[in-house]
Amino acid sequence: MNSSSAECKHAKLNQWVKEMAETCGPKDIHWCDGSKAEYDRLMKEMVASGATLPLAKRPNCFHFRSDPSDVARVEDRTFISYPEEIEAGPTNNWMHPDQLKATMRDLYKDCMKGRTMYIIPFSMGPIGGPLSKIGIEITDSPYVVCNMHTMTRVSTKVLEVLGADGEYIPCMHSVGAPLEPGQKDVPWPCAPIEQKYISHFPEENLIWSYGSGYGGNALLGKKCLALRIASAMARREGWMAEHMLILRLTSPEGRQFHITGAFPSACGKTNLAMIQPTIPGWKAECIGDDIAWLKIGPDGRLYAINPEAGFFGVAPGTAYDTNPMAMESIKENCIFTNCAVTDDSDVWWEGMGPAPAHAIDWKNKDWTPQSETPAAHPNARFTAPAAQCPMISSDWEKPEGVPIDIFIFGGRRGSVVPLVYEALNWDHGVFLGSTAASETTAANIGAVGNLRRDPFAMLPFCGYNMGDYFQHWFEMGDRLGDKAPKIFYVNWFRKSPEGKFMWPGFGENSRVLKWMCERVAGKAGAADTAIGKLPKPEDMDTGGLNLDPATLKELLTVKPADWKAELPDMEAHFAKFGDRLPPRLAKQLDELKKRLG
Ligand code: SAT
Ligand code: MN
Repeated sequence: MNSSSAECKHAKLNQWVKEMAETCGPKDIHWCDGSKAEYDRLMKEMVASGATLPLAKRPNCFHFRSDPSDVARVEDRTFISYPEEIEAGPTNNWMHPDQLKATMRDLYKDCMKGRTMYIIPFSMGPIGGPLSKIGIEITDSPYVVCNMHTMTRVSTKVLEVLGADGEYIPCMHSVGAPLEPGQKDVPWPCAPIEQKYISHFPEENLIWSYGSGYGGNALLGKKCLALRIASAMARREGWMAEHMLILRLTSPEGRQFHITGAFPSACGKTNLAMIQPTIPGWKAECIGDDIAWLKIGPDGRLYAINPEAGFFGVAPGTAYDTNPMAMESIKENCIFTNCAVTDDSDVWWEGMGPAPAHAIDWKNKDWTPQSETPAAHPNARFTAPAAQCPMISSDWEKPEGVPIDIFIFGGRRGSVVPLVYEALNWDHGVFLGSTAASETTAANIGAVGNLRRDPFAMLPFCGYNMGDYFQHWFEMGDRLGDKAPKIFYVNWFRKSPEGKFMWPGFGENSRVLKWMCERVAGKAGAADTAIGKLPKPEDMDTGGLNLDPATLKELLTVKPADWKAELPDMEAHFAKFGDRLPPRLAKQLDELKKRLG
């Protein structure tokens, strides 16, 4: 064992590491310190082994190709484990903890043979902050260690804060590919799909992951800890863990507004987190692009932190015209996964700009624009330090967070749903979040164009019965009272009968955000409709926008007949939750029906 196999001061943590080492049988143990030297050394080793390729065009950037079977989160192999199935609820995969642990213990037996076991002490949120939580990830993947360096705060300081008996969330991970003596490693070790398990034991704040090295399956601070385990903790402790971006907008008068937004995948969440306002005098700053932890502060308002330290962004479609701030964030010190590599040693992906005449695709094959398959995998990713984003807020690491004024929910809808509307009150806002729906695209499961209800964009990330999660939202609203943020619903994706997007989107979405801020400030008007409060055309700042009045009117029109047609699907959606559906939600649906007449 190497010198850094030294134990820490925390007896329970040492005991857990010892047990896992005995079970998994690694060749050595390394306690990570989060230093640049550690990162550099691991990257050097992975370059030497052929696991990664340094990119000449981007300083300190590396490209990895995953096994073609290990390219995304595996929702059907993700488990929320409670003794009682009802606690996982109708939207999660469930298995009894005894059965799940027995199965996984067998898999973990000697699974790290021939590999190093890394112990990663990390903080979600600024180290020692009042909203922060400490995790310890055990992994046999140096790729995971390097990604965790960027996505979380890995440091020996975390162990100092933990002391002898501090609370931490144990996150166990193995790629599930033991090496026999003399066996040559592959560039991306992983286990076959039927052996992959992404398991959560919320009653014990425990995560066990096996078989995958990719994204949220393996970087356990992100979806596993910061959403699934944290959502269950948050409910017990009276705070919120949400799948939300955090954005600060400052008006020309210098008033700050803080916005959080939840969107299903493929709805432009990252683009919104890095919006460049087109309206004069308004300034945007990014605080987070994916996850928000929210807690009521001493003044009774709701404060949010971004628990992460980096962006794990979808690469395809990211370009200077769609998201210049993301492009500026990925010039150096990044990890790229499953992109194409150009002949001059840069990354490329679909939607980035002109295609290279030749590249090596994500499967390590020659690629030209004539090829029939994409050069980058559609879920190819960049891992980038958030601090590299030119518009990152100077307050993005404020330990106590920023006070939230506005919650936004949204989805991708070609019809029915207007550009924006405001909830009538908190309970109605919870109804909007709970019924949020998006048309599926190529980026997620289901036939393209089908409607998928993704309540609060938390469908794959809620660590307990989602009916109880809805109830938790009501209870948070009761505690917040008149200090509660206003809730809005947006749809940037309305199409004309000719199939063209009616709203320009991107930076122009700042016009919609401006209306929301002015609603908060009590400055902008709205009209009551059956579904909520909508801006009248004159309430929206469309100065300098080449949008014909008829289109704007259409974007802001509610047709009761269209909404009545939505009701049966909403009813079926709510019926799934049985007696865990809060009566206050059923009441909201009834009231909507009445308002629609
Ligand atoms: O792979 S992750 O779960 O980290 C990212 C995502 O699927 O949104
Ligand atoms: Mn996400």
